[in-house]
Amino acid sequence: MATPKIKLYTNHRCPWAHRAHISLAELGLPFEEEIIDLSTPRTAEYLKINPRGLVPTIEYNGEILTESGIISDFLADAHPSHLIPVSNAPGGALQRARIAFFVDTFISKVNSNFFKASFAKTDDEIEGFVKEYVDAVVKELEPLLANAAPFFNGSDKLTQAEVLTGSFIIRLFTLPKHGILPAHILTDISTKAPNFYKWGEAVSKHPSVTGIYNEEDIAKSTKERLAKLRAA
Ligand SMILES: N[C@@H](CCC(=O)N[C@@H](CS)C(=O)NCC(=O)O)C(=O)O
Repeated sequence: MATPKIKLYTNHRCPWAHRAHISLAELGLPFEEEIIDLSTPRTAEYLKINPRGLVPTIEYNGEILTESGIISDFLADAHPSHLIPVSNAPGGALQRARIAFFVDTFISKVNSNFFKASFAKTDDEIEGFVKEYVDAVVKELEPLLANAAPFFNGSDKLTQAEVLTGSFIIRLFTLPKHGILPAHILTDISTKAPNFYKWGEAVSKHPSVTGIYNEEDIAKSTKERLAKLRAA
């Protein structure tokens, strides 16, 4: 297949845009990037490309695609690889369903508690959301990672399960040491959900996940947003 012409509209502080970067890194696809400044209103030019004004957006051989999950799934389907089997490969449909369930569970049952805990105003609220996060990991994700090796469903390479969750996992594993969440969230997880902890450690160290992640900058900008929110 000829190398596609790809332009990614992104912002390196955005975990949703980070998903597209992980896809492109894993698939080894070259791309041009344009950083969208999220601190100012979107330009009319960008709103023509993405009327929602969000990042990420991708232009792929002249076609515009938006929404991070759709972009990452499209790239994985357009460039079949170790990330996810095609649906008519032996066991392909089942593996696709397993990955979809894992990602849906992470996003719908677990992840929102991380942001709620980060931006909560009182210690009691923070501890409540941390507990909800850990409890949901134990109940919902720990059993799904029993055979991780170290990645989803016995894979020694990243899969689409990690592509779509890695940007959040690296934040979970790095931000508590900057005081953004109580450090015990990680010790609680390591004792109560060892499969998840081992998997998360491997995900958060993978070069395709660490690629654009600037820990110091993310910690600083998150703290600034937090301070503004708490002062309001
Ligand atoms: N559902 C969207 C969410 C994308 C999103 O919320 N992006 C944020 C940055 S992390 C954004 O562009 N916000 C626009 C703004 O802050 O004005 C996706 O998955 O692509």
